[in-house]
Amino acid sequence: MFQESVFLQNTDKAGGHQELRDWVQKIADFCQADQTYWCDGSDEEYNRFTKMLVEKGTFIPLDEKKWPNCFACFSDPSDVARVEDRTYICSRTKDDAGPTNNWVEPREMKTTLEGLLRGAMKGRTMYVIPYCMGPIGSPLSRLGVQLTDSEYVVVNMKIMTRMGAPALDMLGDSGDYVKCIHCLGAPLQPGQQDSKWPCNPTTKYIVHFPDDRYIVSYGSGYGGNALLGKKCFALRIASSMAKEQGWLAEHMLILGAESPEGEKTYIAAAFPSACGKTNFSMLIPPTEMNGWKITTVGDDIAWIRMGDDGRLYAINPEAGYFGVAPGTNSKTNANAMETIRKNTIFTNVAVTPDGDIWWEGMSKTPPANLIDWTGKPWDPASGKPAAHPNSRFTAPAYQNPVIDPDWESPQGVPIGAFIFGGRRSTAVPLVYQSFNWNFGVYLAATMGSETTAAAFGEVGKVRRDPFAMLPFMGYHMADYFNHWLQFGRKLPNAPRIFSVNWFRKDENGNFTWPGFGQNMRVLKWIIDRVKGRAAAVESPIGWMPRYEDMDWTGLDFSKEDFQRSCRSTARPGKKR
Ligand code: O2Y
Ligand code: MN
Repeated sequence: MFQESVFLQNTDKAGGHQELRDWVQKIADFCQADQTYWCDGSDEEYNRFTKMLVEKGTFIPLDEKKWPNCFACFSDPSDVARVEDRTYICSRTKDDAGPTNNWVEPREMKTTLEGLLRGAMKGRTMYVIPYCMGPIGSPLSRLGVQLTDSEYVVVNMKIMTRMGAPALDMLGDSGDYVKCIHCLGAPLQPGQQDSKWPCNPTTKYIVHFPDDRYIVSYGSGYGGNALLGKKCFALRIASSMAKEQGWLAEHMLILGAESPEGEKTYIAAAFPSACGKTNFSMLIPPTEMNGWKITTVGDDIAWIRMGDDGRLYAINPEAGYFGVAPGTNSKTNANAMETIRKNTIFTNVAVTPDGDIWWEGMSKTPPANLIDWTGKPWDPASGKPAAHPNSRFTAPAYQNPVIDPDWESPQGVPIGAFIFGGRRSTAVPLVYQSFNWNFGVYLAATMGSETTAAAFGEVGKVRRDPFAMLPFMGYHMADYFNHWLQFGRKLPNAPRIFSVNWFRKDENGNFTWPGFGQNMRVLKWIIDRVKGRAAAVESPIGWMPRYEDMDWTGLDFSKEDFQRSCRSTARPGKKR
């Protein structure tokens, strides 16, 4: 009823791009959507959609005092994470996709998808989401249009991208855009009651056609599978665009580090999924470190180009954070806790009957009467987590108290250094610097990380994850390495490349490095190396700090502790 009265006949929002209008009509007809709605991206529209999601039972409104304008929802248990085994790069040839991607011949895949999509939006509205990845008007930004039959996707895209009228204006009458079709794969028969989390529990496809700049996602309503601007566009399709156009699309956070003297250095850092990128991008330096400040440009993705001055400039293509909730608290990431205080969507966290939320690691003692992420009363003795390990918050980036003043700068921020890191309990030292760009490419190409519960069934196995891009590469991984090598040759003074590992363990299974805010000490050494101020010693893998080369003011960390973080012979030990 709400849909019919409010949503019909809003094609006046469609703009003057005839090719786009024709494509939208074609897909609406093919999927047999009941109606088409063009999103304008306004706050009024967002509020209307959250209200509708509450009415449908998908969203649970949280306590207005504690969590203003926040909502929680539970996904279908079959739909809780990115599905790598159902993700395809359908380039023209299998060789173009390379050995690390699933590939199916594009025409064959299109036939499969057509079979699935025909009539698949019956009983639903098809929403048209024009969106911009990157600041509106920036020459580094790129446009996409996502068609979706999910209201959850509409509201999440509003937070994660610049969506609606401004993106449509930027597109004009004939602008290029990445075509994205997202379908839940859950058509409704007349009179059929919708489920709270519609999806297709058995069939899921996340498909990229890099040669056509086309994305089709079927069957999942969750995260990276459904919010197509993020991993699908900003990494997989963008990496292929970037190779062709001479830039880089990377799985990297971007942070600004300001010294007590006011000198600002921007750093881009790649870590595999579930290694604390959001935490690092919002790091709070220890007070003893005398006025160092960290600001966030982005927490997950960086698009990087060479500027006219030969330096590299990066933008964050996203406008929000889709961060992992478990483990986030006021000690591990006070800035994230502040960011998510209002206007945030929580997916698969636990809730209380009075509109509060909780996840493992939020506080020592869980509140009473928790409802777990499956919607059932939680029994703390069950051994099962109350929140799903991959439960998430979707929050606007501008709410981050340490957002960088230049986070939306159209020309991007200048990058002083690259950092690559993984979760490694042995072997990889706390920090080292590559001898040069090519050594750095080797370092990044050979990196790996131990798996965690958030991402994979099997925990603690080293998974090779070159450049933290394994799940996000849009073409042949070897061509990507070569792209980096060739890219470096054009740079008059290439940023220095570093490796870090916050996750070393000693023989008792204890972490050797305190991590979190103390990572600032490593960052300071890195910045001082970039500026030519810090000493290091040569090792077979690169330049390493000695104990005396790092700032230990206010931290009780002995030379022996440092050795354990850098050179111990620790074996995988007990869990702490
Ligand atoms: O499981 C998902 O759909 C989300 S995965 C994700 C979300 C935000 C940032 N990074 C990631 C990732 O897997 O790297
Ligand atoms: Mn990520």
